[in-house]
Amino acid sequence: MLSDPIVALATPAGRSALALIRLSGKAAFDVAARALRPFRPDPPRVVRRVRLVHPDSGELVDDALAAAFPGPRTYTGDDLVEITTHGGLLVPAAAVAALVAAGARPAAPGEFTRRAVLNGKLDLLQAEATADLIDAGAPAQARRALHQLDRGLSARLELLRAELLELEALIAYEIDFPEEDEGPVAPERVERAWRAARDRIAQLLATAPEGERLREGALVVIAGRPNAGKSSLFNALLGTERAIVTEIPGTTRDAIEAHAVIEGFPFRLADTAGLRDSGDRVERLGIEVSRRYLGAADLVLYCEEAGDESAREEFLTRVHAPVVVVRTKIDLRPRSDRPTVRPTVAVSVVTGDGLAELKRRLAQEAFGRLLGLGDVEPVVTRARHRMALERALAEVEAFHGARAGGVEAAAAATHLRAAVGALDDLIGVVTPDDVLDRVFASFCVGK
Ligand SMILES: Nc1nc2c(ncn2[C@@H]2O[C@H](COP(=O)(O)OP(=O)(O)OP(=O)(O)O)[C@@H](O)[C@H]2O)c(=O)[nH]1
Ligand SMILES: [Mg+2]
Repeated sequence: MLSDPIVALATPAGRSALALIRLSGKAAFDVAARALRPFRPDPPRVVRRVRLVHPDSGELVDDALAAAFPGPRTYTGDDLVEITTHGGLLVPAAAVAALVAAGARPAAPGEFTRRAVLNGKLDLLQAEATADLIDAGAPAQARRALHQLDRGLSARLELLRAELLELEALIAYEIDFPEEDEGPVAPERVERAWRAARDRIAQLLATAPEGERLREGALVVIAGRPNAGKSSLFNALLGTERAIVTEIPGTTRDAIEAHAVIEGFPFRLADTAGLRDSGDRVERLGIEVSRRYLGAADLVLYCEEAGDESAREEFLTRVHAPVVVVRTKIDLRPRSDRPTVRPTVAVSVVTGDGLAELKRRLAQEAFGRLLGLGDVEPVVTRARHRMALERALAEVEAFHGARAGGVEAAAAATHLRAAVGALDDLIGVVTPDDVLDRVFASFCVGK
């Protein structure tokens, strides 16, 4: 049912001072009236002290606070009740159980937000941003999610949508009077409007690789010859002794992956087995894993010690991802011996030299475009967004091709309609259930 009363704990279960329970739906106030003593929805949005009781036994569950929010001015758009109980393992669960006994249904993951979308309180992009904000582990992710929650991307897409409709209006005369040679609108004007819309789509699409990377974290693979100092660098970037370091070449066998926030951006760092021809079976398997990681890398840090540069050229020819060459252990070298040419970064994990510069380089290489755009320009952050924009771009290009090929205006305009349709799907104007299912699959209960 679209608006049957649902209830869920909005805060995580476990030991805490307080817990927040949300109850929403058309009959939410009736449910609340059965379990809260007293429950008064008027005046609305006022927090009151209540006794939360089990509706069947009348047994006291908690001394709580409750506020009633009448729809449609609520998160979901329906009537909503927020109940603050004591935290911990027992009380919040018993409170939810009491509300279920009073007639509510336990909410599915993301169901509150899903209702907000269906009731027009949020568009699909904002709903996705809500999940991203909750999941954000790096400041850049949180800022991006907030911008999208504030309709940054939605507003840009609406502008684009309006531009496409205007373009359609420009050729409307030709559609109405196909016999006339020359319409009242100069072809250059149509061309200009078309180009502006196309460029805008292309600009947004160009943000997709880094935008998607921002959600998932950039995979940085640390590679190089055995003993080059890879695991030491991995630990230094993480700030913990995660990987084993010894002076024995071939120490790292399996790849080790860890999340790290560097310069405010999310990274997945992978330390790998040193690359060499080895007779050891386990080491050979490890080197195979290294190669697979290199194949998937967004960025590679190639570690080498001074005097051991022989393997670099061959390595560089085999790797497709961008590579930053890192000269390691520079504390062991006199200053004059240190590299001065970029793109080499020289580091020492003993003195900490070069680590700050390396971190800046990582952010620049993996998220340079986003850094350049700042926080105000919209960015595309999901495959769903990219695919819709690719469809819109293809249709806009097809429109241009059709006109150049002398196709009549009405037929060419169908491509503009299709492009607008792709944008509507993206914002979530009319969204089929299976798309909603996919968007909300990763939500937590209570959101
Ligand atoms: N002085 C100095 N020694 C370092 C530095 N970085 C690493 N080392 C030493 O170099 C040796 C090898 O370091 P690891 O980090 O294990 O090297 P690795 O590349 O992971 O080696 P494998 O896992 O065997 O491929 C260890 O004895 C480290 O202590 C550094 O910046 N300065
Ligand atoms: Mg190692």
